[in-house]
Amino acid sequence: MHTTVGIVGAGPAGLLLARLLHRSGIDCVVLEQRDRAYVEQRQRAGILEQSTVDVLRECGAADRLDREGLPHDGVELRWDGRRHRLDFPALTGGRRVWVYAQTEVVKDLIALQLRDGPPLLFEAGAEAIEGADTDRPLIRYRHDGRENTLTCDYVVGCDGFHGIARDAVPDTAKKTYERGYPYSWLGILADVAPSSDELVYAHSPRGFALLSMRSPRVSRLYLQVPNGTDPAAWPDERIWDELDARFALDGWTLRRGPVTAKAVLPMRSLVTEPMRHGRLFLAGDAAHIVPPTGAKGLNLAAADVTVLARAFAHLRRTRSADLLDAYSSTSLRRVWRAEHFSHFMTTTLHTDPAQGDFDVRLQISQLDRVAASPHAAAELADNYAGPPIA
Ligand code: RFL
Ligand code: PHB
Repeated sequence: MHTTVGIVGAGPAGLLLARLLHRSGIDCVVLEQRDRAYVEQRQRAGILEQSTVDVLRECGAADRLDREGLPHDGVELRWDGRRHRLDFPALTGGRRVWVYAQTEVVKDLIALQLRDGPPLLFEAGAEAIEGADTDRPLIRYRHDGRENTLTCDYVVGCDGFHGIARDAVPDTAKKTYERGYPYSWLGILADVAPSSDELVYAHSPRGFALLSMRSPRVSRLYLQVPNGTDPAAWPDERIWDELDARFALDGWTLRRGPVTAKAVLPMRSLVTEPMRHGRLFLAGDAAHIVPPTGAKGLNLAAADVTVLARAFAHLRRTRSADLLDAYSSTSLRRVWRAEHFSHFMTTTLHTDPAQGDFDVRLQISQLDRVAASPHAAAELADNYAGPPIA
């Protein structure tokens, strides 16, 4: 089998890329190692930036998002017994975010892909990417118990943090920047109406907590926990008690309900440069990871593939590879901004077990600054709502 663009991975990056290429008349094949049900149910992100929504609309993938997604015009910060709301449209000149789960974005894109093409193969795990520095790169993959080969003009690794594409770039041709964090998130889904209309990011002496949601009837909540925490050590009552303590504010109550999912998520920051080696391109989590506090991972994945799809369309129209050649540097500018913001949100709101009182006072001073200064508030809102795609 041969295709113009071979795509490894059917997460948001791979699926959106396939949709955008299809709309530009460029043929591609998507290989996904998991089955459809697994991919559609993997619990992850919940916040879409304005520019992600714009691109989903542009490619005809936003019908349900426009019906069921919840536009949010702000978030609340809570610290030191106080609260402050950031008004995104007022601070950013009209930009906002949407609550619409990654699971739903993925379901919508899979449905379109299976209806309109191009081919999407589930349970087709890529085992090797070869010839990235030749004119005919290829993907070896296993499907239906057989070894297969997909030859391509280009390969795009959209196979996430644990995929094979990043490793297919020789060590001598890439540099990886990385840091870890001394805490994780315990995330739950609960069948209860969210206790706030907007997301609440809480700094507390007991650690960070986040209130988010999936719908008017389903809450999504996160607690900072030590690395290596076993979710079994956190029975539901203990989770609700701890959330109560971290969100505590006079006159505010946390609604409790049945917990339907529970998982511990480690966090890290990582960037691989460049995001290209010969005819192999990296996009989304395959190239970079952010801690989830800034809600950037899915949005970066969408921005990468938007830039890349435009570059392939430009190549097809003009025969010029200029935009493809610029892909890595164009994307890395946005990636590093998001890395900085995600690191800033994470370290401002979490309690590092090694930090002292001095560091806590710095965090509080920073949060006070956001509340007191329209400039500081605008800087945070601008990063959170995200820039237009370059
Ligand atoms: P994905 O979603 O990991 O998809 C990669 C796909 O590749 C497949 N794969 C392979 N397929 C074939 N052959 C192989 N050898 C393969 N190896 C892997 C995998 O099965 C999978 O289907 O990467 P992608 O598309 O780059 O998307 C990235 C996003 O999933 C990720 O950045 C976000 O979920 C991060 N994130 C958030 N991002 C946001 O923008 N807003 C948020 O609010 C937000 N919240 C979150 C998050 C991530 C979280 N976790 C679980 C780390 C909240 C959490 C808790
Ligand atoms: C989520 O709803 O899953 C979510 C929201 C905001 C974040 C991270 C995750 O910063």
